[in-house]
Amino acid sequence: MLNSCIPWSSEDAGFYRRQGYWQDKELSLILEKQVRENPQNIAIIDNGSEKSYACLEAASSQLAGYLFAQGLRAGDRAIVQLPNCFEFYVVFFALQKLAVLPVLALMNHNQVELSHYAQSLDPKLLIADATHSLFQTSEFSQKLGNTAPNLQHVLLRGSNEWARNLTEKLYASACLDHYHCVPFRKHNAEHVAFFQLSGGSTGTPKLIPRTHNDYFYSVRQSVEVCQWSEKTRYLCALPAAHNFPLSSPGALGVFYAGGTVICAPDPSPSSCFTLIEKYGVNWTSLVPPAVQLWLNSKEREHVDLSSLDVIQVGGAKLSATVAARLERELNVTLQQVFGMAEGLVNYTRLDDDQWTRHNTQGRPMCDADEIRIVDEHNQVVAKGEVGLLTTKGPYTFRGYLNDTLHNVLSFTEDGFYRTGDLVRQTKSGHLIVEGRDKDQINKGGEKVAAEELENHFHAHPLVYDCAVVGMPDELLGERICAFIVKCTNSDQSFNRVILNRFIRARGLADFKHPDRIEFIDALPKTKVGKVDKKALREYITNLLVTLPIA
Ligand code: OOB
Repeated sequence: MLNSCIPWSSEDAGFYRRQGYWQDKELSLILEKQVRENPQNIAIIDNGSEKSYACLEAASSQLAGYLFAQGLRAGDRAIVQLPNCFEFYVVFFALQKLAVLPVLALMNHNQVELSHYAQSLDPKLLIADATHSLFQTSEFSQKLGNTAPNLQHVLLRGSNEWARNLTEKLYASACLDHYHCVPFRKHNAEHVAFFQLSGGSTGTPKLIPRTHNDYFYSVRQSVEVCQWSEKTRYLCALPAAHNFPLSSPGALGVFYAGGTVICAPDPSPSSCFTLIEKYGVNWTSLVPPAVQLWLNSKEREHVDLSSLDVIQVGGAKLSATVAARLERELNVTLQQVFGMAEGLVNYTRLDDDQWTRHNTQGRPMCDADEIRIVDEHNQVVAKGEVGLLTTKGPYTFRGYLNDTLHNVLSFTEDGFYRTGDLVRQTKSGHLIVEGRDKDQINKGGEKVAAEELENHFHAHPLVYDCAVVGMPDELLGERICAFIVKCTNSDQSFNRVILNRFIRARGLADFKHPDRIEFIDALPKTKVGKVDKKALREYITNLLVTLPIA
């Protein structure tokens, strides 16, 4: 399992190494420099409590030692589901030290998602949060155990067991002035460090193996592009496990540069504004709907946000109008970030002109990122034309975990990853995202694979057919509309309420639930007999124009 990824070709790997992109360092060494040179600098502020680099290093070593004593070994897998907090990073580094491979689940993932990760990884360890609704009783953990027979350890942050075994280790003994990087066994940096989650466009979420070499490079280069330093005070308001606030440059970038991460529970103005004022936050990252909430918040009048220098926005397309408002009204520089958990990250540069900052989604961060914009026959389109973005590079993965069929479809014959995004490239090399050619709904940065939700509807005995599409939404960009064809043996009593209840009972993450259900006699088909989703999108868009959602 340690090497459970499709490797880069030896030719590419050799090139990335010779060019210095890959330095054969493990992710746990991100902390190394700070622990050596500035152990007392504050790495994390969480809930009013300040943790130094020495403290973070010691706590993660203590936890690694504890887990080792419990029998966890290199190559074992783990599911981690934690909120934005000090312990998230302690757990991350502890597992890196042991070479235990976690999948980092988001807090809004529910039974369906966690069960799927358990099935894919057969983890030995689950670390989650005692406050999460799934862990109020032991029922769900036991159920997971049936799916993953290897699951031997369930640690719930905030539980009595956690307090008994870990609180002392992680907090009290960890608050030292100095701490040396504890030498755990050296691991191969070409191996998988952890699994990221794909937004996906198919029935089940895909796991993305990220290696030490590729992820470390991505963090280092992001820090370089953003010019981060010890002075960086980064507010982590998006879910800590997501690729954007984790590595673009995110919290790992902060640790590499020696700055401070301030944890916010969520990106709402009420959670963030006081933290910005209190701790002099100068950078943060948001998704477009959060930007609108910030701009329209009345609370802005009562706080001083003047410490903010840069706000990064990504995950979904930001409108040029909102981009301009953001810079004008908050007196910050906007940095657009167009990235993906699979690898490639594009940034507008801090010194890009205003038009570029407001209208493009940035350019690749690395000179070795190969960008090919192609038509449906994989032929490169003319310069400046819209086409499908395909890419290859030192931190773009080469295949999903255990998914041969999907991997064939996701890559071109010469190894370029098909992102499913429709883009065009400006003369300066910046990309403008024009749309999408993947069956996915982007709900303000949260990705929903249409097929996954369709499969859940299909499980209902009275659903004959169904199609899920995105419908326009002013705040989120898109929301989810499900078109349902009822079976002939259903009657009037089979309605939206029943279907919504059914979907809820399946244990799917809330954000994947349909925002609207439309009953329809038959799904429109294209000439080749496929469901005509374009027609459905047009239908619902027109309906919304005449009849806006209540
Ligand atoms: C980020 O990662 P994912 O894996 O949740 O989603 C990737 C997809 C992209 O393929 C694209 O469809 C969309 O999200 N996307 C954007 C965008 N940034 C991401 N679409 C338009 N404009 C943007 N700025 O979302 C992600 C990962 C790392 C950094 C930033 C975002």
